[in-house]
Amino acid sequence: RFIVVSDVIPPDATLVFDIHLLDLWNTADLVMTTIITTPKDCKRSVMRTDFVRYHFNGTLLDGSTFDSSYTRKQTHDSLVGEGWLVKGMDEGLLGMCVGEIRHIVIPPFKAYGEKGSGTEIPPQATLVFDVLLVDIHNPKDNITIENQVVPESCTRRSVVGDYIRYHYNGTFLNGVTFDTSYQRNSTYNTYIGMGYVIAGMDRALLEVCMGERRRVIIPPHLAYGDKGAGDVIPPYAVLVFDIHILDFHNPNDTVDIQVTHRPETCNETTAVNDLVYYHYNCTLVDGTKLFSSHDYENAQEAVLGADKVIDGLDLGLQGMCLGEKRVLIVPPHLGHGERGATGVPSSAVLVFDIELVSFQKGVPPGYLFVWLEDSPAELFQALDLNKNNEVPQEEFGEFIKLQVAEGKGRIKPGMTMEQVISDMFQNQDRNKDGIITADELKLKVDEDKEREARHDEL
Ligand SMILES: [Ca+2]
Ligand SMILES: [Ca+2]
Repeated sequence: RFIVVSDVIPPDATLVFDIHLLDLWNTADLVMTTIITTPKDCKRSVMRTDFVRYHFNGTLLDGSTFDSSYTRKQTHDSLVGEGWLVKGMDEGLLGMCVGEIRHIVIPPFKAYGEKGSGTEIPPQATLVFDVLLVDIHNPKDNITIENQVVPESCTRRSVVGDYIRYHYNGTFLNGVTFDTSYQRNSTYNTYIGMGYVIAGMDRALLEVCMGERRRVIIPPHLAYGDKGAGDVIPPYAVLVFDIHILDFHNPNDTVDIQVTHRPETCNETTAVNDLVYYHYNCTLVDGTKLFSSHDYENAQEAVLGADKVIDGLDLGLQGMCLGEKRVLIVPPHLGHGERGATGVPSSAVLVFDIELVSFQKGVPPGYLFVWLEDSPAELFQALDLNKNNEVPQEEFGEFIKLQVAEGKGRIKPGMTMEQVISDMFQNQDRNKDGIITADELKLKVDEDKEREARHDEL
């Protein structure tokens, strides 16, 4: 290859060369790999047909840089062993773990050969790469579930259509966090299996238990794919979520009632309109304490069906025996709903531990007294105990007390007998002269009928 320039080199001249060796290779050379550092915990290493994302510095043998992913500030993303990369790189990446740094020397016949590449890589150049593997997955991958911790008490697993509340910590395979619900201090809430979250998360949230923790590894085709998401998630990124399920429910759920103690004798049970006295502890599913009647001196009281307590508790207090104990699981639509309440997160499932302390059978709304048997055919005659065609309050009161004592009637619970008698008497003594006459007396059922009739006329 020397160009003999005869007029430059005189005869019999001694030649002195300064040689700078730029490159050296042999056709018998193999791709040389040296592991600089590799993580202790390596669950998976590069195989053919995997897709990888890696950073690299590429230099020639003399140390000059021809390319670097760091200056471009984005990883090089490629399938391995499918001809996307030079042969030497396809070989050199095999067996690498995420986080591993590898020194890879590739002879030119496994790189760009006698043509080189562009202006940066000269012909017949040996290439030296320092590679840091950032990410790996296979296009055939499904999600992977690891590190599951399932509560022993699990009796129900989530299904498509459930509404779930969970916390998550999202990282890349290299451990760098890209998003976390803990920082926002509120759970992520969504319906499951309806496409509201990335496909991989929709799968990851199925068949979970309340309180369960699991790690899920989601390949990009089940996450944000080749586009990534904004500045947060790069193209082809594998996502790792550590999720903690707080609770879930189905919009069709009613109150789940578990009877934990049923007294042997139970003659009567609670129903709508009854005045009930009860103790309760209310918690979230994870046991977080919210409210307790034991914080107060007396038991709680409520008239059932009167919209005095949340629907789930109202339903759960019905059909109870004196002294009975129950655990109620109340879905949010029968609890505090999407709005939540003080201390109750949005859409939270509530757990009530209740005990019925006492109760009084009730009367329908608007009534002060109800007959438990047929009312007397001639009511005024029955009321007028001394048969003088006048019923003052004392006589009226005596009559009512007698009916209650004989079990023929019942007054509104939560009121004293005197209050009930006084209110009922005022209602009946229409002209307010202190005496009920036969003309004035009307049964409430008749009044209601009259009112309905008037309404019909209108
Ligand atoms: Ca009388
Ligand atoms: Ca009167």
